Amino acid sequence: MKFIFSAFVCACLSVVCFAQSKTPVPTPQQLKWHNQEYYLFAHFGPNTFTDKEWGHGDEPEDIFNPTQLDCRQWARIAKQAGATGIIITAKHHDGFCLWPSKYSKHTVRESKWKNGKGDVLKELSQACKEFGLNFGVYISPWDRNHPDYGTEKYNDVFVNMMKELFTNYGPITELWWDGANGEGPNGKKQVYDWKRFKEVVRKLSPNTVVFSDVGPDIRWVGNEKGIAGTTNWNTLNIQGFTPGLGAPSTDTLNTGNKYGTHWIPAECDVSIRPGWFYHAEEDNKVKSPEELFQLYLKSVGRGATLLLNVPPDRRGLFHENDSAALVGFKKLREQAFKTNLAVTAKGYFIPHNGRRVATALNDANYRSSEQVFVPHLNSMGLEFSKPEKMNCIVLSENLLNGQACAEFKISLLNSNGELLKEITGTTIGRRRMLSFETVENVSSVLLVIVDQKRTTAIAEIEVYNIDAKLIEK
Ligand code: FUL
Repeated sequence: MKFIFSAFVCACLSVVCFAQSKTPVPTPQQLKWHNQEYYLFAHFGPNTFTDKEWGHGDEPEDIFNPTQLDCRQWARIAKQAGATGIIITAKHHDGFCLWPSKYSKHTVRESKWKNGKGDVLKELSQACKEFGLNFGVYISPWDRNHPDYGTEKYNDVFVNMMKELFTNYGPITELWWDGANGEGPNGKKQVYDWKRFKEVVRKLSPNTVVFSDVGPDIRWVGNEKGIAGTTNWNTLNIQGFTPGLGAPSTDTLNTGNKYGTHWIPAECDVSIRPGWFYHAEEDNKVKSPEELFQLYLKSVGRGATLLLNVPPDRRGLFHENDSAALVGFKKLREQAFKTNLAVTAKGYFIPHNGRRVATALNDANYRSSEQVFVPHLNSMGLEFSKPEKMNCIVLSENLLNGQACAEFKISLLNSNGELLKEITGTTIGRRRMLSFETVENVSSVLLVIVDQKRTTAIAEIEVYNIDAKLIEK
């Protein structure tokens, strides 16, 4: 009997372990990427000088001629603005290469800029190193210039270009494969060898995370407004899909799939101006610090990352208006998240059999977490030593073992245990920022996981009283 029981337990455990092992979890590279939170995009190239958004690929190389290019200025501003890196359009759809590629005749080398001796990638990769920023590269598969585009030979060209990038400009933290896919100069469309492309990256630079509409490492969020779904799973079903035209619907990209087979979290790309490239006429249409803060809440605050485009101008500099907005945005974030009221509160956990202290909840350590084994029955929270005023709660899940929470409820209670406000939501993910009309006299914050895919690991509960005009609209 004893044996049968043990065998039964073993069988159950192996079923559980099997189910767990199939749960998608982030790779160490993806975990690192999650923590990058917010970084800049720099759209720069012939379009900067022609006022186009999509060049045709027939623009004369001499068009590209920045008068004061200074990648250190970009890096300095990015750093001041609290961004963690810069991703540059090394090659946009027009095919122009910002580095002197051996595999193209449409590059900085053919331009008059620095007598053909310039190399934007070199300058930017060095500046990023100097300022301690991650360096990322956007390389458009679609190429409206290359004579081989539309033929198998172009796959070799693309692979060779990536080899140049990794060999001469690494480390490259993130590689961006844009999804736009049209005809080449000969009217032909390319059949891309995505499998080979991925193998090349993995071999040459295993620490690089690769973005495309459907990964392999990071997915597009389904819009170019910088907004993730309020439900945002880091998991996605990718079977049958390829980058570009074969991607899941934009709605699916926006929310992910609850039972998605792969860990492919969302990145929110958006421009600080209406266009991706610099246009002087948009100098007064730069998003304000408040608008950027709203985007932060809707991207980073929904468990995604924010990739904010700041297009260098024709001088080759970040424009004054853009840098002022970035610095203003940084100030707003600093002020808002300066005082985490949770730090001095008492963290507690109520499992089915009592109540205990849970310091992991408010120790500012995303690696330590409280596990919610049974939803509903388990709750956790914070007790303040004096009544507090608050309008923003930030929840974090420890993602090491995957993403689990599917629905949660937060109750704000006064010292008599009376309910002052209830906040509900679905996914948490890396960070879930919830802002609401200010509530006063809060003595405790109670979090209940209502539904979960598997054991939820709550890493942190943070509490803030932010400037009321910053509450999410
Ligand atoms: C799109 C491109 O077509 C735009 O020009 C821009 O680069 C944006 C980030 O991605 O697919």
